Amino acid sequence: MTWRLLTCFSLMAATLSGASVSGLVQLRDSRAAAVVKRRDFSGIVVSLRPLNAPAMAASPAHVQMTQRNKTFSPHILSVMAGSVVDFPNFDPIFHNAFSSYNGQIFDVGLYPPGTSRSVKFSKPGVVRVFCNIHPTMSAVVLVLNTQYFTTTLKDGSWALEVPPGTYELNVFHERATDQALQALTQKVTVTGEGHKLPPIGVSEAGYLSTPHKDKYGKDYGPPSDDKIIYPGVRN
Ligand SMILES: [Cu+2]
Repeated sequence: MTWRLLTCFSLMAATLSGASVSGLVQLRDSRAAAVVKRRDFSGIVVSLRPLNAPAMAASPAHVQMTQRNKTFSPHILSVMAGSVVDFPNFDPIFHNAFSSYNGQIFDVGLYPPGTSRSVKFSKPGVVRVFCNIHPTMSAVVLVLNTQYFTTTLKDGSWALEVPPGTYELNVFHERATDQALQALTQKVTVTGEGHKLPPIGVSEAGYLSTPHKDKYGKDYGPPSDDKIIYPGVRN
């Protein structure tokens, strides 16, 4: 192997290893107890969309959002467009998963304990997910047009490894309005040395928490009897 080839490989390795970008995002104007009392800034998604950066091969993922103890987990799941999400039901009761919001409309129907349903998320957007028989269950699948994304830790810190280049940085939190989030979009140029970005504040002002409707667009009925056997729904 010649020195020229070796140099070429080491240059490629440097590009592939990427540079570190990190920062801090915190929520403001919040009325959520977790934020006010415990200063919990987890669950904010930070993504970097390449504007002028080397194209790196990335495949859409196949990941899980579980249903256990009448809770979707993780509550916020970020995926690259084209990814498939499984919704395994680990509870001893029936569940459903649907979205009637504009991110992606879907409905996997009612399905029994110990089974799973899958959904492919093809286009970028915010998909708010609910269960048609348990109104307290909610989650978000955030579908992104990049493979570079992460979710903040409790203190709001985040870090990503990306190839040097120019990126559009976007932030998402489920209780921030579209306008508030769009105002935080910024261009970031990453060099080989990496970057620590100035702190970002996400305001929850203007967010209205209204009870969501069921998949028929109606209010939820009385609490479901979870021992019910749904006729016509098979394992
Ligand atoms: Cu359910």
